[in-house]
Amino acid sequence: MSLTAKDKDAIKGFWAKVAPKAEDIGADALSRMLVVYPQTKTYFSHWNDLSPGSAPVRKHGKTVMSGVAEAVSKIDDLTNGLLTLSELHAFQLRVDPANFKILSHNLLVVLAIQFPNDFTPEVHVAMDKFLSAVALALSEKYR
Ligand code: HNI
Repeated sequence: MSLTAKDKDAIKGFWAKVAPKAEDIGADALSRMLVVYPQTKTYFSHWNDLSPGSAPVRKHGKTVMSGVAEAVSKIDDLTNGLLTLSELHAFQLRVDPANFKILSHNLLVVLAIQFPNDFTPEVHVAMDKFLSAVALALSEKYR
């Protein structure tokens, strides 16, 4: 299930379009994840406010999106490109990798809502594959 040259073009093109809205996308995706999959809240219990759109949720949404942007820039070698981030999530944060799929799903939902015209079936499938590859790369250090 590796990314084809066509997938990569679709991902880079779509990303260029959505990148200026990264803060809003990240905030919405994280807000939605915490509401719809409340088990994900355990990792953020040190925040003072986990409600949708709160300051810490917005701030962390931006952080996660910078990680996704980094992944887009390292699309040809995600495993090596995301090794440090994988190490952090595995050993320090101890995030169950099942949650990477949950966040990916929420990102896709928000991208579809915010960019209904650009989120074509072709972009959908390419972004789905890309986020799966990111989740796999982030899981690398758990092995
Ligand atoms: Ni994640 C911190 C990127 C999924 C829980 N996360 C980060 C940081 C980045 C990042 C970047 C900041 C690193 C640093 O400080 O050097 N996280 C990503 C990406 C994904 C992801 C790209 C998936 C696409 N993280 C998740 C998931 C969870 C998660 C699914 C839990 C449900 N991440 C965390 C926590 C922190 C974190 C917890 C630390 C937050 C804090 O308050 O400091």
